[in-house]
Amino acid sequence: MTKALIVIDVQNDFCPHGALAVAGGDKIVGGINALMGGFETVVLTQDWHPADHTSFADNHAGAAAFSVVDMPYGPQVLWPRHCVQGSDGAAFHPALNTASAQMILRKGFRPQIDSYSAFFENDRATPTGLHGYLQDCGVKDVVLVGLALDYCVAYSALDAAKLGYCVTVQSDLCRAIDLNGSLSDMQAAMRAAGVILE
Ligand code: VGL
Ligand code: ZN
Repeated sequence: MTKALIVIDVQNDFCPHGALAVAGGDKIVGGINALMGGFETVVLTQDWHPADHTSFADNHAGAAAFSVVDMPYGPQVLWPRHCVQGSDGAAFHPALNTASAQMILRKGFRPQIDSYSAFFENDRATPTGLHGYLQDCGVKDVVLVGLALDYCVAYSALDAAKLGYCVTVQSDLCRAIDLNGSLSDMQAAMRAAGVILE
């Protein structure tokens, strides 16, 4: 049985001093590196937005960061500009072991749609290709770690469960944004979907 470790968005902009800093985001890097050796397949994801991305508050005149707008695909939080393609903020945390990864998946690169999940964009329908890759590798079990627990990790875990994987989220190697109760909401949603929260 092949297990994959999926490391979500351990990038400078989600770490202290970054544009969308998650408290303690840098504290999980050593533990994630230590975990990698136990997996046949290691996938890293990278939030990777063009400068004109519609999830950036400053691309909407007068809109405040962390407000919510209606997009054709549903409600969308407007974030501070972050993880712009090729920027230092979009780079992996310098201490993350990227050499052991077989696959680096970039997401959120289409200007008109965000992608929290590593499997589907925020319309919950456009695939990223990760499911095909994992199927080709014979992966049945996935362990998720990274940033942020209540957004990209949670959406990835929910999609993985829906796709039929056995899903574990290792919470001590995640950190959350916790916007308006998002952490407890997403923990409940993950549990209801059969995700193992460790
Ligand atoms: C994320 C908000 C916006 C994440 C990415 O990685 O959780 N959150 N873009
Ligand atoms: Zn983003």
